[in-house]
Parts: sequence; C-alpha cells; structure tokens
Amino acid sequence: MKTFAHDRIDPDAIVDELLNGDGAVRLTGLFAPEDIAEARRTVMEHSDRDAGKVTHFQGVAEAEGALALQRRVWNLLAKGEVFARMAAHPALMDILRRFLGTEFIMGSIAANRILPGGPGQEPHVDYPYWDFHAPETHPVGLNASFPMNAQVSVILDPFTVESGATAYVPGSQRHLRYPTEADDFHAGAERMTGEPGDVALFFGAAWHCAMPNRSDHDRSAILIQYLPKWVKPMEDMPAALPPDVIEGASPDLRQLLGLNYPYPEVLDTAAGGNVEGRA
Ligand SMILES: O=C(O)CCC(=O)C(=O)O
Ligand SMILES: [Fe+2]
Repeated sequence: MKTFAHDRIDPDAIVDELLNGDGAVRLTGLFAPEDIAEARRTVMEHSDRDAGKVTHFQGVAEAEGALALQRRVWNLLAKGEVFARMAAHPALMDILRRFLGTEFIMGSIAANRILPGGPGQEPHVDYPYWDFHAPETHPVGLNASFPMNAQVSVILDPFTVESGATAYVPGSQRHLRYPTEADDFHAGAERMTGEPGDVALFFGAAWHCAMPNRSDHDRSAILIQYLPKWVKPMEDMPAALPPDVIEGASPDLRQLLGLNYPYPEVLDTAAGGNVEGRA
C-alpha cells in the first residue's frame, strides 16, 4: 500500500491508485494527537455505555454470541465537534473532490471499536455495493469503472496485524464483485496497518474486512463513507443532528450533509422557474 506523509500528499497519484492501482493508500500523520485523544475518549465513553448498536458483516460473531466485542458508535457529528473537522479535513476534501466529483457527500460517520478477543468481519465491499451478494438488485452492467464510494478510516489505536488492522486484496476494486469462498480472500490479503493519527483511504469496491483483535488493547477507528452527490446516503444525518450543528455548519460540512443537492424534493410546492440547465 502506497504511503503519503501529510505534507507530501499527491492527490492525482492517490486518485489513480484508488481507481487503477491497489485501491487503497495510507496517509500518515493527518490528525494531531489531541484530536485523536478527544475522538478516542468519546468513542470509548459511548461504546462502554452501549454495546448493542447495529453492525454489519458480523454473521459469524452473531452466531457465536460474540457481537458485543465489536461495537459501533453512530451519528458522531452530534457527539463532538472533532468529528466534523475530521470529516472535512482539507486534504481529504481535495482528494475526494477529484475522486467523487466536486459536490461529493458523506454517507456515514461512525466508530468501529474491536475489543481484545473480538472477531473479524466477513470479507465484503462497502455501501452502496454492500449487498452485491445479490447483484441482480443492481443495474445491469454496473461496474467499478468509476467510483460510487470512498472510505476513510481514521486510526485511533495502533492498527497492527495482531490487533486486527483491516485486511484488503490489492486491485480487487477493479472487479466489482462480492468476494466468495473461491476467491480465497485471506491468501491474497494485505493489511492497512497504521498509527493513531494516520488514515487508510480506500475505494470500498475493494474486498476488505476488519480482522480479529488478538492483542491486549482496543482497536478503534472512525469510519467515514463518502459518496457522489446523487447516491442516497446510508445515514440520515440531517434528521439525526441537533439544529445548531446544521445551522453552524461550514460550507464544506453543508456539502457533506447533502444540503447543496436537495433531491428528492416536492417539486409541486417548490418555487416556480427554470432551476436546471446550462443557461
Ligand atoms: O474496522 C475495520 O477494520 C473495517 C470495517 C469495515 O470495513 C466495515 O464496517 O464496513
Ligand atoms: Fe467495510
């Protein structure tokens, strides 16, 4: 996985790597220790209190009664201003405007905490491809020639092979398939290792999964999903946020919340006039 230091970021090279190369890059030192500490404190507090939030790709853990060892914290924008700063980091905005179109949005921002002994996930692809195990529910000919997703993992604890750093298969984003047993995911997989403050950035069409945490410490990350402006987001963030977060949102955060692209809209009651067209 190619690595870019926070002061040596090359957006065009990164976009090419996500689409045509490995499908993932590492950005080192993007967030300061204070921001990481604050984010981590909030994630631990909420996930200590409530182990029972909805999660994904955890069928085996559910069957084994181990679900509580992987915990989610949802709706993070309502839980601390540090998360809006993470989501709208200028370096990420710059890369993602080139990758997903200038008016791209955020579909979800949540924490994934895996406790020591916690299980891994099933190898998968991410929203909106996440149910591609039923490809017939998607349009004919859909492929990964252009991206409908970018994933950011802001690393809060050391991501090592032992602690369950995300595994992924380099280049697999080019196929757009949900991985099967026959793909032998683990034989071809590499790990998105990193230190607190680093970011793993990947195209969610790449096969990947959280791995079991066999270390003696928690393994948490902030997972941010970004989408083109016209993909229906996974979380209804405006509905879940207190009004003051929306009112105080920066222009970039308003864009991320989808407020620049207000469809679907009740056009029968919208103000009259020509609203779209070149002229
Ligand atoms: O936490 C991780 O390592 C990856 C999580 C993930 O891929 C997901 O929940 O979709
Ligand atoms: Fe995922």
